Amino acid sequence: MKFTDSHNVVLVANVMTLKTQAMAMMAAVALCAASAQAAVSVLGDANLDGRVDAVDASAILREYASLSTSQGTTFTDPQHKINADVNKDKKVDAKDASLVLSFYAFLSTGGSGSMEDWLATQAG
Ligand SMILES: [Ca+2]
Ligand SMILES: [Ca+2]
Repeated sequence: MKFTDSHNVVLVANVMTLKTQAMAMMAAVALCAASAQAAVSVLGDANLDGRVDAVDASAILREYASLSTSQGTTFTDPQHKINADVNKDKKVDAKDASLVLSFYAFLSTGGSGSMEDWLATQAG
């Protein structure tokens, strides 16, 4: 089969369409990645799933236990520690886990808002 010029034009047009679609998909993926990135900075959310709950308290205790026994960090991303150090004393320990559990209890009983807001009501 011999391609004519008009076939070539159609082929080029198809390739262009595919390229455009691929670029649109890549843009969408980048957008998803950007929004996921924005969602990870949540105080108390040690496992970066966007929520503050008992799983985070557990992750904080696991980290604390691992550090206490010189087994090194269990965190794989700097953001884990930023979120886990709830009282911002540069340590991830049982105090942070306790705060996370208290905040989770607050949320579970109808409370709302961020952990920062809740912490502000706890001080003093
Ligand atoms: Ca979480
Ligand atoms: Ca801390």
